Amino acid sequence: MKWLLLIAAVLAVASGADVAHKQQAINRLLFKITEPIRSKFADLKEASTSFVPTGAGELLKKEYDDHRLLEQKHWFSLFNPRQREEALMLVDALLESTDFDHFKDTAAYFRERMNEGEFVYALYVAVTHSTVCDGVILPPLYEVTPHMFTNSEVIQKAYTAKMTQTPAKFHMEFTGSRKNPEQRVAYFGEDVGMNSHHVHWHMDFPFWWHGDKIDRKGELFFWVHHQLTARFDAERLSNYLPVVDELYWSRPIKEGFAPHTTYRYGGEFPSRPDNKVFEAVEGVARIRDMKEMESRIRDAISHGYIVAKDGTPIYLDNDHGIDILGDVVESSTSSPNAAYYGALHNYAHMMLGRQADPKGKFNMPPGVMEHFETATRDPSFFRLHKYMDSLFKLHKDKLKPYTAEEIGYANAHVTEVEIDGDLSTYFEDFEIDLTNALDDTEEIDDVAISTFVKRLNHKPFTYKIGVDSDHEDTATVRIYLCPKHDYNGIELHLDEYRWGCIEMDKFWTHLNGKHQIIERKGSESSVTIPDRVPFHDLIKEADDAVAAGKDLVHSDVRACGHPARMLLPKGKSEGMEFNLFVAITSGDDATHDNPAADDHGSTHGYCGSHGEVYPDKRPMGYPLDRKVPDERVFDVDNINVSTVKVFHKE
Ligand SMILES: [Cu+2]
Repeated sequence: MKWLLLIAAVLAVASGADVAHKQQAINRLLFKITEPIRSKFADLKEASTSFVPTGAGELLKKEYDDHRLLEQKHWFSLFNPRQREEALMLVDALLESTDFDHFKDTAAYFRERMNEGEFVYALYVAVTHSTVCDGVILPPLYEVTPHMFTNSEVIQKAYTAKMTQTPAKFHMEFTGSRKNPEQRVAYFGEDVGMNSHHVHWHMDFPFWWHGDKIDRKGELFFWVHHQLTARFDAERLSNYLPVVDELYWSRPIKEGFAPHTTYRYGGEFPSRPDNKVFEAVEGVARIRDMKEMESRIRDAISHGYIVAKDGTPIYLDNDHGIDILGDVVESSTSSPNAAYYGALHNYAHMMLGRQADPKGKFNMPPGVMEHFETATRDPSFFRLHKYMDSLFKLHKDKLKPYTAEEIGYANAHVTEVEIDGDLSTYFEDFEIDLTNALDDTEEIDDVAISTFVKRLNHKPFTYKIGVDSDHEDTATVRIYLCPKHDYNGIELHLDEYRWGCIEMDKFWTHLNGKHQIIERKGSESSVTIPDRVPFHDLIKEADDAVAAGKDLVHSDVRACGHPARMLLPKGKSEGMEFNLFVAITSGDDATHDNPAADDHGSTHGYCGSHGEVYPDKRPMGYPLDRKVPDERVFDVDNINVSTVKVFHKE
């Protein structure tokens, strides 16, 4: 058996269909994306001229031959219908590939012909969803398209360094000045790891998805964005700021924003002053259209049902309702009636992204809100998602509160919850390579140019959960961290704080029928991923492996997931109190057979299990997702709430 595997591996390496060759090809396709494929990448260069696209690729080639495609060296927005159409044609062409060679050749061919933004988007989505790319790690987007993650000052400095061929490292500051209180939380909205998580989430779960149904996509849309706002609020409280208020179409947008960021092609991202009054955006929507969409959705929630395209009611007041509502609010292709309920979230992103030039008079490119890479830089992103969240909460609060019997699990008695290690955060410098931000030619040597940015991290810690169980069983452990006090220092009741709870972890474990201590490291969290592998390392690793005739083994390649180093909110230097909520329930709520042995992907909490059903049958946020009129319901042996402090060290 071992020999057979070895022979298979050798054959794969020889044919170039092994992970090392695949990784090398993807690296090379994404290297210096605004320049032609380097001639030293001979197979790709060859395919870019001689390959004959088939199927969906043939249709796309026809568009190109007829000069209908967006030019190169132009900005790209997924929210622009025609630009999206073109990108999706390439996604289709790539996903049709039944072997990697076809995938690679199709990509090489269109790389030299299509708009670079469309190409990068399509390639990332296709690698994420295509089985022929299994094992490939996508390079960090902040090193492939650094313009979308850094600011203009840094890019200008990088150009100067390049022109003089001087290796350089610069510090990148967060946008704005200390006169702006929002500046205190810019480290969160501008974090390149968090922005990558957000953009990858939308690549794993695209609103335009026309493939097989993705399990609980609408609910995941709700949950991942709800968690972003809960995390943002915890950061605000850590920085002596009130939690963010929701957006209203009839009120001025309180916070302005100056992105200090430039498109690679297309000029500066537009700014918005404070207290901008919403204006209709030509070609998108009027303010009353937005209000109309909102009121139709509110109406559906109050009635407890959505009306499908054919007029049949789809009832919402059950565990499945949130999934439908998520599809409706975004809206995605799964929305049962987008003609009637519209696309509140997607339109709102465009409305906010265009307020600087709503009539298109000044030919400005779209604002940061039109790109998943840049949206969270703008404080209005969180205002918008608080508003979406208020609709989801309206629905959730209509559901019958859980009873003690429902949330109880008689087998488990949590005896104590302790944290081994400090819950302690700090800032550190993080290096981002800027090689791909700069235009040059093959003849000019690359010089090392990078930027350093401050990012949040924390010391390692381990939960130690003491449990007495009556008999052996598989159990589900859910851990949440919830701010204990509001902005004014008033202690919150469970029903007040539950909506601000951060999902820290969810995992399955074996109860041994006796007393035991469940140990779980913070770094094992099922909502986070470790640091992304730098592009430079991916290139070196794949090139070395190919040169040595060896394959690569990449075990966990998911790009969607909150950065592990941001698992904890910043906290305060004197310590900030949180409620640590731990619930142990029966493992019957797992959707797969042996949940304790199978972690089912490291980031299922926010990102699901790729291509599989969501591993947990319970609603996301359980058991804190419904109203709690009587806190005593939570007075059950299998739930423990303790107070912990998060410290921030300068
Ligand atoms: Cu989003």
